[in-house]
Amino acid sequence: MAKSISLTRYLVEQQRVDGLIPAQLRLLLEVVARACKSISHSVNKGALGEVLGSAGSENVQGEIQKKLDIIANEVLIEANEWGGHLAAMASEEMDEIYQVPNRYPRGEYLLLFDPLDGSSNIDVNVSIGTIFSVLLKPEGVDVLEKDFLQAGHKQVAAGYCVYGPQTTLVLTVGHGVAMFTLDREQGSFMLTQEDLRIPEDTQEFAINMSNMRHWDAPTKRYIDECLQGREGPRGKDFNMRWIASMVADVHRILTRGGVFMYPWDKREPGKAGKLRLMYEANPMAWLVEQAGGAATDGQQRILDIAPEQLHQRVSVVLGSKNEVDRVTQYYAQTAAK
Ligand code: P6P
Repeated sequence: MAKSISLTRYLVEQQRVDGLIPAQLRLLLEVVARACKSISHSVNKGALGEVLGSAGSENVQGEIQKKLDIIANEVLIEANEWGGHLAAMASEEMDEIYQVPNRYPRGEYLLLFDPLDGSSNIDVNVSIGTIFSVLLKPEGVDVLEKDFLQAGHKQVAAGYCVYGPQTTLVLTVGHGVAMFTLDREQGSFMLTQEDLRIPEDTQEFAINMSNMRHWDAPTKRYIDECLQGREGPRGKDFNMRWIASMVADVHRILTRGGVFMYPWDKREPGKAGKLRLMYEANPMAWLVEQAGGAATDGQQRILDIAPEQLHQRVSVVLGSKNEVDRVTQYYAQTAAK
């Protein structure tokens, strides 16, 4: 892999040579990448930057906000509102959509993001990340919340930036998945992998095992069979990972395969799951599918779910295709009874 291809050059070539992305979308993605660089800088300060700990407020999910949640959200808003490529933004950290102020030109895209996913890991120095999704704004002068409620297969770009031992941006515009690593000396994201592929089989699952007693039968069956190892019906041993940061778990799966599950459970039966559809599950599902994996809510393809609310939650099973298909099959067998 030529190490001299920057994100900017990659996007210009995708636009100019392959005609794959319009100039405005290229601009948007470059601005988001610059915002992620700025967030990485704040995250890396840690205790030296007075950015750790709670902000003393709650977000729309009723979760305590960390100082860095708010910093990351503000960085993304300020970086994207003036460029003329966006009409509005939506964030896990904001109840309502954020319309680009009238003092700036408005563009044809909608940007959704979880500004800092995995916040519980911030204060203990474990990888966290930013997840983003781009939609086209429907026709019309104003932007309303309902304009964001588009199924995941309508996305025109999706990606994340993981703030770990490296700061790495992973992106798709619908023609495969590319990975860029931040070169801190140059201050540029450099292309380090193209056409990521998730192996169809795996021996590694990611789930929060402490919730086992709350799971429904198909999830319990799948995990039990993995735990039985080579003596059980799967005939092979499995390993388990759970980082409690979706970005880090998905990055591992995009890098070496695996299956990630955050299923519905009995703790809050009225909730479809813990993760959010619009700015966590949809972008991650598209990336995974673009890399040859699969992503369902146990019943249907995540990218086909018709959203009803901006912050709605969803069950998530994603990663190596044959494992996701097996879990989905177990759900179908239960539903057929
Ligand atoms: P639990 C982080 O808060 C998050 O939204 C995902 O990034 C992560 O996969 C999940 O929640 C962790 O949830 O219940 O294990 O803390």
